[in-house]
Amino acid sequence: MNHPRWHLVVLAITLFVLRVVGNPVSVGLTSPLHPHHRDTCPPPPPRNTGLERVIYNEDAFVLSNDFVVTNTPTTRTYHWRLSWATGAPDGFYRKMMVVNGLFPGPLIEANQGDTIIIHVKNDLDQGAGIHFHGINQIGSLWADGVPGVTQCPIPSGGSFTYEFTIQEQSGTFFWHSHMGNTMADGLTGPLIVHSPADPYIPGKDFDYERVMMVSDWVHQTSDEIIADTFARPANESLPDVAPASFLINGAGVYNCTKAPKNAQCEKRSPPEIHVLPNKKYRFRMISHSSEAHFKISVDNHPLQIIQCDDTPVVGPSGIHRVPIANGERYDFVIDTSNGKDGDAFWIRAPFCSQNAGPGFPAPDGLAILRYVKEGSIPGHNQPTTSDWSVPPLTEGNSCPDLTSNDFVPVQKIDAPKTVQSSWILNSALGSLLNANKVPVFAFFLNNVTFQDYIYNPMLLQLRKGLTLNNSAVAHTVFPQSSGADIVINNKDATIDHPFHLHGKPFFIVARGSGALTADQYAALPPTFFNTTNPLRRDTLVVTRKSYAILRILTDEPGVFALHCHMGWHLAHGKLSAVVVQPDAIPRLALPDEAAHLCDSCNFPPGATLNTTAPG
Ligand SMILES: [Cu+2]
Repeated sequence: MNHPRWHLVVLAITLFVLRVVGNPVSVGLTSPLHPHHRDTCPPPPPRNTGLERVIYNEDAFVLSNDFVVTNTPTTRTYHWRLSWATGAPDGFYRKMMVVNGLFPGPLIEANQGDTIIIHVKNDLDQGAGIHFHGINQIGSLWADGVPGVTQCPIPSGGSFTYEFTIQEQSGTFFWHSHMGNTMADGLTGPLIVHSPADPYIPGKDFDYERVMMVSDWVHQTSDEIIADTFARPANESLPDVAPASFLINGAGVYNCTKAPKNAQCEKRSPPEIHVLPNKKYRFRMISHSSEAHFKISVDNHPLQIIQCDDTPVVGPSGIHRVPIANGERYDFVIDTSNGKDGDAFWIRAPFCSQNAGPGFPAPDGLAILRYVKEGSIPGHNQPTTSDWSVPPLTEGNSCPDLTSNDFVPVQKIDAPKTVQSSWILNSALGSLLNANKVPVFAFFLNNVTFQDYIYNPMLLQLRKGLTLNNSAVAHTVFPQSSGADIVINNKDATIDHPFHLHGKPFFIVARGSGALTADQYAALPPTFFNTTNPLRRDTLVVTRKSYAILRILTDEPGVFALHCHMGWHLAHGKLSAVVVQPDAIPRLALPDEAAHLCDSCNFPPGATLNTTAPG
């Protein structure tokens, strides 16, 4: 997997830090390490190791009109079993990680105010953690699902229950594994939160709702890929991973003639979305991609964007292409009055800048939007429609978000006019030594590549009154409840990074080219910042050689991951942490079951508080 961009990037490296992977530095504990009494531990719980077949999960993306949207909260309880299984989303059979045998994973659909209880049984042969992307976790930070940040992994064979109440928010979310990049093995699914206060009303603004999950797809397990990229010398390629195919709602097409000889591979037709003619459909689009960013379009169908992540917006009409990066969500409405029963249209998903691997059906990821009248049998004809002739909404081979100024949040909330704290986060590719002492690329934030001490999570350290180790994780501390700015400088010359902040959406108050030093930032006049109802979201692409200023309210104590949502970048160190009101963190709720995950008896053999893992 040679990468033609690498030599450009080498030129652009302003930082070259040598560090030894897998040989962690001290985590700065003031208390002695727990002795590891495996002899006295109870036997580990039994694990069902049967390898199953993956079941294609249509229920994940058809939202029923029978779902009752209400202000009356309820409790929704789910039972999930994580396991390995064999599946072929694009026709190529591989080992996958799935929930209840399903891919995409089970839909969580709820109302604002509901309490979600998920009983997880981990039948994988490794630890696990499930994150609910975009959910604030107010009062339940222990349920944020990030091993090394808010919890210890759910041990192989073990069980754990996530419980949280969805407060103050509704919109389009998703859940995914946050352990290494095992999301790329299949552990993901939609999480949709309704509210009677949603300004976009079923029956008026749209007739039906569909989930549209989009992603790249690979044929190796994430563990194999991470091991491979950590073994790849920095003078050969970036730790980027060329996708084998594009998936829409968990289905795609791979060219089996490019598959290795011993592989099992079936030719698939492009995935289809069936719609009734003369209706309006609200699509809730979610990118669970690990590498590729896309530009999504539907031939002959302009897109009316009505929501960015969990913020309902008024957007420009007649958008032809929506750029969507990893972890972002866009809701858009399309009108199916552009044809008649039997008509078919291409849904196109070209990559923005990443290279596709061999077997990828170039040039686009494709799917079919097919008009099917009630009671009629869907045809099999391939669309003959043409792509929009307008230029793509991109600059060069980059895929910036639609400008924040393109979208006006429907619910007007101004950002704080002034801030008491700020943090400059410099983001740049660098290099370190792998276990074989070979220089390999890694990602750095403020000169630190994240060392994930998965058995000594930051939340538990902070609860003990400890401070985080500067050499293990780039972080800042916002001591009081106030307004605060995070200035993200993406110093990479050829890579755009989608940054995701856990905990709360941020206000995008400024963006620009180049980078801002602390002095330059401090000299900015108040009028520089757009504080009048700016776009709020939880994931934002900071394009190459540019900066973005995220303004937040630090009114909820906790430790919040701020990281690149390209899973392979995350696995190579691109995670930082925002610590808010550390004095209040010891008082945050921590159920016994969550604390017990960090009992040494729950660690795998040989693991200690000093064990690290990718991302
Ligand atoms: Cu990245």
